[in-house]
Amino acid sequence: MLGFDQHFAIAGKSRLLAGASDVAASVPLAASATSGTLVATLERVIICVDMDAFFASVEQQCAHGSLDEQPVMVCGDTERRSVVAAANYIAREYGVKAGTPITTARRLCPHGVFLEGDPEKYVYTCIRINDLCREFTPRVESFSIDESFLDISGSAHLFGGPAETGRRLKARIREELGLPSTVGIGPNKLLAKTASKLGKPDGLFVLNLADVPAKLHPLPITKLYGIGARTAEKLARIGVATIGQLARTPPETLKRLFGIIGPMLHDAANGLDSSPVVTDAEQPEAKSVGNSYTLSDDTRDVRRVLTVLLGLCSKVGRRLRQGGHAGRTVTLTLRYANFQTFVRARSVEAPIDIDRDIFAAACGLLDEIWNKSRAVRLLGVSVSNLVHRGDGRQLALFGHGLRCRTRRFLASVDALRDRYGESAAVWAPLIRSDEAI
Ligand code: TTP
Ligand code: MG
Repeated sequence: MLGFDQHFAIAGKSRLLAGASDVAASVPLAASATSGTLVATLERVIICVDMDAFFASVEQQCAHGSLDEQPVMVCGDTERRSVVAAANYIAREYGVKAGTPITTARRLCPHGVFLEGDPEKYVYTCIRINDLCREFTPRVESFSIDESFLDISGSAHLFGGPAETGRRLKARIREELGLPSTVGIGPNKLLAKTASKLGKPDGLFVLNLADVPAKLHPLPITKLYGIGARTAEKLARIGVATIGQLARTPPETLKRLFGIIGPMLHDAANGLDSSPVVTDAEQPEAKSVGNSYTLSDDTRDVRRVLTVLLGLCSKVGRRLRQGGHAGRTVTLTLRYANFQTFVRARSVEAPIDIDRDIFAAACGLLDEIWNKSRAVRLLGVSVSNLVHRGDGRQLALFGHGLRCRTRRFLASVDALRDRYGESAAVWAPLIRSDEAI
């Protein structure tokens, strides 16, 4: 099989090095272009572009440079007890990072600039970034609000090879939007993403399969994409602390410990990943998003039923937002202890994806169909009639006033969950509930 190193050789060493002159010092391009053989290859070339301090950079850009030399922190709500969503790299020198409570951030960096986030701006910028990515290949996956994957296997030669394509993409983003980004390049999404982390900030980093032992293996296991705190803890118990140690652990041992995920962890530690870049058009289109829950025992207790309903609405809202969807029809399923089941739907005027809005509609439906003298066994909530976030109608949802603040709050809550797991933030009544919704 042809190596990724050889693929880079197509561009030629001198061109790769020329491309490196105006990017961050971390660029290991010379190391990546060691092979001099010109060969055709079927290997993939993937770019991961991740914006630097995204929300903070967008705000700095909007301030036309007046904040450029200052520590800037973007928060859900600067007055109340919320956390920092994005800290620029100057603020990070004071020890502030995403997730730092505002009170702590104000103590660490009293002269910092604290700004309230504006999700509409960030979504708009995200759409523009993906448009720029599509100038280099139609195979673009918008992975998160500030991260996209590009499969440039078939197009890199048009732009002077992989590194030059990455350099040009960075330049286009800077030129059009005035924003800094980091580009990671690798033979798969895993290594491209890892490279983008290693190249931060404002860098261009190439990670070949051949680089994995030297660059990836010495790193702590938590640096491997997809390894959360619990997996890391479990691995620590068998003496695995670095990515290299994981790569050397027999796949059978990992299978015993983690089931089918085990061999995948082993592959990841060895830099292997076959997941494709999935464009928007290829994303399976959800028709509806729903969850149901059977109570631990049948109940007539209104408070318990409402708590379960809130939990379900919160889950559905979270899944809608994760998929970039909002929907106009809310459906409630209610099953009594004798298995008799009622289903009722209600449509709202504008598409919704906020827990509060889904809960309000679901409560209305519950009120209509629940005979409170009868014990409830199961509840289900789903939202259908979906529109996609890329659709203009969805952006109107940001609105003003309370809904706008709720959206900002939920954006921060979702980001916390992305990073620390679903239990990182739950509605207060659910904490006190015995139900595992
Ligand atoms: P990240 O890409 O993780 O962080 P970043 O772009 O601010 O910084 P960098 O990539 O240079 O390390 O997240 C993208 C945006 O998502 C971030 O600007 C704000 C938002 N976000 C939150 O709202 N809360 C969070 O906990 C995190 C991690 C991100
Ligand atoms: Mg980022």
